Amino acid sequence: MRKAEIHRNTAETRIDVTVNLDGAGHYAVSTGIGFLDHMIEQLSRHSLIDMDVKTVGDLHVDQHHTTEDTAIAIGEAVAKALGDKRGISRYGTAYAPMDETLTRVSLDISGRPWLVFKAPFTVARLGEWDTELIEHWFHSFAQAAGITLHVENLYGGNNHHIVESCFKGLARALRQAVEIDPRKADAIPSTKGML
Ligand SMILES: [Mn+2]
Repeated sequence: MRKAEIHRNTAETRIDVTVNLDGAGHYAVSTGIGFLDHMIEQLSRHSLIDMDVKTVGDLHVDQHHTTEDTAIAIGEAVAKALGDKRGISRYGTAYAPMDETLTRVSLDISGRPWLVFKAPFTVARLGEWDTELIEHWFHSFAQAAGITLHVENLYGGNNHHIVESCFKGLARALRQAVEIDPRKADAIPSTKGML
């Protein structure tokens, strides 16, 4: 089983994350930000990566540290669980429709973190979550996980649908990319021999 734990303690946040890449999408998520919990639950459910995420952050300041550090810890846990990335499919692409909204997510578990994020939000908050932190969540996750990540909302109207389709698209693309390819299960998927 490809599992990892990350414990991250700073003056701003205390975080415990456990992931199991070969899970069934079981989760227990508590960050103190309800909408962020809802999104991480979608990420787990649709990637089939089991995730326990517990963050106690300085929400009396604002939601920035809690959002950023939770993304970093989940990204670090995924990277640690992938190890030398032997046998993985490496690439994943998913279209995530949600009613009137459609988002495409394409990613490469490359070891070269990058984010392209194109999604228009027209409201300042979803639940209590500041929408300006959504792109920052994806950026922090991509950096920590070492993933080249492209997220593009193709069209949509409802802001809840747009952000949820971004997370569900990430989940489905990640599910493909972390999957062991049975035709090459013992090889690192790069002509360089490492990722
Ligand atoms: Mn929802």
